[in-house]
Amino acid sequence: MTATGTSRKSGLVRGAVSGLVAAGLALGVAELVAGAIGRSVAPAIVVGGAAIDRTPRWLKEFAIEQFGENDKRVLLAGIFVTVALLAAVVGAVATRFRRIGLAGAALLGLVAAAAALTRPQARPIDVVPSLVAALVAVAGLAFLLKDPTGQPDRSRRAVLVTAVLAAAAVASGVAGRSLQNLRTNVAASRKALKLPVPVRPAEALPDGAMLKVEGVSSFYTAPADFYRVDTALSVPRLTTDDWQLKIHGMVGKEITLDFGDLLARPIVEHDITMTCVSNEVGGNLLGTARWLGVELAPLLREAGVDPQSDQLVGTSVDGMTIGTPVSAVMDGRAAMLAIAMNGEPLLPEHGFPCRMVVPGLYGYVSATKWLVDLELSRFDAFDPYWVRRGWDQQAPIKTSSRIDTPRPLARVKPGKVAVAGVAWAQQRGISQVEVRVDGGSWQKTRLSTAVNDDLWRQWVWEWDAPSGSHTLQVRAVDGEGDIQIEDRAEPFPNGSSGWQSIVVTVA
Ligand SMILES: Nc1nc2c(c(=O)[nH]1)N[C@H]1C(S)=C(S)[C@@H](COP(=O)(O)O)O[C@H]1N2
Ligand SMILES: [Mo]
Repeated sequence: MTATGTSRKSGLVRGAVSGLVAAGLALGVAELVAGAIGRSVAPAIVVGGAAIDRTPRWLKEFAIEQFGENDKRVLLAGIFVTVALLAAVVGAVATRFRRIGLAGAALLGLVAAAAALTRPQARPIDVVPSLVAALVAVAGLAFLLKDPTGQPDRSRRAVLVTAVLAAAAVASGVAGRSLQNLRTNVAASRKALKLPVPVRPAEALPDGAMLKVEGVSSFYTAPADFYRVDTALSVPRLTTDDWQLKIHGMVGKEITLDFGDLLARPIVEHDITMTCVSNEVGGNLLGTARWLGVELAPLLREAGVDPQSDQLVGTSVDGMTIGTPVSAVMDGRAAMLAIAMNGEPLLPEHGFPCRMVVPGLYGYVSATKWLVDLELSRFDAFDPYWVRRGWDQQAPIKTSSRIDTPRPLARVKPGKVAVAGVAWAQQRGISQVEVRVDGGSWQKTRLSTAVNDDLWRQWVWEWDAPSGSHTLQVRAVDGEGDIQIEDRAEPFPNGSSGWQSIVVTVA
């Protein structure tokens, strides 16, 4: 290779490295600015949020299937890899075409600023971190590329400057994150929250409410194991001090509550199994908890609901909107503003400090996390987030059942095998669960003792398993005598249906 060839190549490498360092510094400083203004609007977060809202359904489903609860981490990693590639290209281009490269760096920051403005709860100030990032990226890149290479002492200095700026990038990013933690200390707020004693505690668990069968889902789902489904790329940070709930719209009088007002109201407790509409047949997007909170119906009665209002729209601090039938909230079921689950304040990812819970309805039409606003409206006047994306306006939970043990494709020994799982039909309750082997006759299973109709029930059937490959199938009957729907349906647009079927090998 000729001498010019080598130096051109090393110039491009230096340009790419400079682009990466300038981008890192820009993102780090942006974190710091986001922390200083106390808004969760760092460039990667707003770009990621905008991407989530525009992701087509097939891609969202693919991501959840492939990455499950890691889908957000994968998206963020993808954004950082993309930014890194773009930054390297921009830096390399800048070594040859200075102006075009610098314009490219500025453009990346402007795209993030535009994304910040499209976020649902955006304020004008939210563009500041991305604009600062654009400035830092341009200035950093220009600075790093200033000295021409060639002289050995200069190039040594260039390496040093690059290293210092790279370190500054990491330091500012870390400092920005700590500043955000310090400004809204959710952990401290959670720790300081003393849970009130309920005036109406949860129903006592009768004997036999939990079957002691190995491999069955535990009756209560530990908060840390509870499925998480939301569009929040970074968990919204809200303390009890910052929290406020406004009840307005089609009401006689508006009500605004702070957290103290909430705690001062009568507190109730109720065990509820919550379910996501995206749960596939046999899936695990559901969980059971003991919920503690404030009854919603008396609060709405105080506000005076206009009889013409049929939709209650909850809005979260990050702008999610969820619409619930007013009739469901007012019909006597345990619809509540929950503040605790299983005896602990809500975890930040499950909506701390306050979320809605309405038994019998899928989460996307009932369970607003980080709830800050309740508006009485009409179904024909407002479409919430998921409805705008084609999901049904109203979605009661379908009767369903799941085999927890044996696992699909498991190998088991011939002889006595406990086939067991859970079944749910919130609001209607479960009256029977049946199992069949290889399409034979349906066998009644033994059920755990019912606690309330909003909870799943565990079931078990003792199988005398003969050798060979066998298909096990399950179906439930709800409290009204209706058999679980046999026809297979995908979750979209109102929840999956169909009897789960698994194959096991007995050998
Ligand atoms: N703010 C907010 N609340 C939300 C959502 C969301 O994306 N943002 N997702 C809903 C959906 S689809 C479900 S199934 C439940 C899940 O609650 P969990 O994550 O605590 O299990 O929250 C609901 N509340
Ligand atoms: Mo959901």
